[in-house]
Order: sequence, then structure tokens, then C-alpha cells
Amino acid sequence: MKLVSASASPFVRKVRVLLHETGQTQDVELLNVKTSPVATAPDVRQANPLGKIPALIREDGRALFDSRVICRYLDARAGGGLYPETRLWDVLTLEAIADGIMDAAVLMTYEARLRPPERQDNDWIAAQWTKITHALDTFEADWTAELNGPRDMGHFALGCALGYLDFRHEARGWRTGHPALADWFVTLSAYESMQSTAPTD
Ligand code: 99T
Repeated sequence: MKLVSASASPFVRKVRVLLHETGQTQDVELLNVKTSPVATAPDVRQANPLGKIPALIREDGRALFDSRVICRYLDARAGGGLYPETRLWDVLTLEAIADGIMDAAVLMTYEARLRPPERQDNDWIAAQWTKITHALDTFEADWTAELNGPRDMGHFALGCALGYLDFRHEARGWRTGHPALADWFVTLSAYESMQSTAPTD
């Protein structure tokens, strides 16, 4: 199988972390691309009509996307147990919030990188950051028990989201006001799967 990838992408990182955690890194070749919403790489367009990464090209040539579908597929393939039935709806909700943080943070990145300064909308950027801080507040207040329980895909997705905030938006200082989450992230970041998938440009 081939994973259409870029090492800066937190969505791709989720899949790569899952491959490590479930012992499948040898089964998937990374096909690294340079792509953006305004210059979609041909390999990306061919694999995913929405022009987004990750996409997983399976052995029969058919592609899977998006990252949540790929993660569920690969976890099921390996019997990885990262989506435990007994906590499934919490795990999926946690992953959805983590993905939402990534969506907002990636939109902020694109606004700053792809638009000329005079067309950037600071109110819109601030609104994206507000979504992120509300999500972080929710984790700090309501998710401690789940986050300190057995590891699941929701945890790794949140780790990838926080790692992306450090990678692209470090100056905003997400740790301020979120000390429990910051401590939790230190522990999660020590996993080999997280260490070996740290984002790069
Ligand atoms: O929006 C586009 O056209 C291209 N964007 C992407 O491919 C981003 C790359 S992160 N991926 C997604 O937005 C995937 C979202 C989807 N719901 C999923 O897979 O879960 C690149 C970040 C960076 O370079 O800083």
C-alpha cells in the first residue's frame, strides 16, 4: 500500500503514528508530495478528488480517505485495538475534536502562507484560534479521566494536533491556561511512534 503524505501534515501523522503503534510500518510506503489548496499535486488529485492528504492507495489501486477512515481501516486490518468497542463513541468524539483543532490550525497556516498580506483576514484568523482555545479548554476541564486512561486513537490524534500547534503556531502559546494538557502532552510525546513522526517541512 502507498500513503500519499507530507511530513508537515498532522492528518498524515495520525496515520503514521497508528502504523507504528500497530506494527504496520513495513506494509505502507510513503509517497511524499508537495501540495496545497491552490496547487494540488497530481498524485493527490488522482488519489482523492477533494485534493487532500492523506490518501491510502490499497493493493488493488483503490484509495481510502480521509484520515479517520484510513485510521479505522488500518486499525481493523491489524486488530490494533486503538478503537475499543467499549469506549468507541468517546474515542471517535475525541478524534473529531482533535481533527477540528487541526482543521482550524491548517486554515490559519494557509491564510498566512497562501494569501498576500493585504488580503489576509485577521478577524477570521482570530476566530479559528478561538475554536482551538475552546477545544483546549474542554480537554482541560472535561477529558482528564479519558486522557489518563488506556491509550487509544483519540489520544494520538490529540497529540498530533498539539504537535502541529507547536510546529506552526508556537508563538500563540497554547500551553497557557492548559497546564494539565501540557503535562499530558509531555508523556504522550515520549512514545516512539510520536518521536519518529515529528513534523518537518
Ligand atoms: O485543502 C487542501 O486542498 C489541501 N490540504 C490538505 O491536504 C491538508 C494537509 S495538512 N489535509 C487535510 O486538510 C485533510 C483533512 C481531512 N479531513 C483528513 O484527512 O482528516 C498540511 C499542513 C501544513 O502543511 O502545514
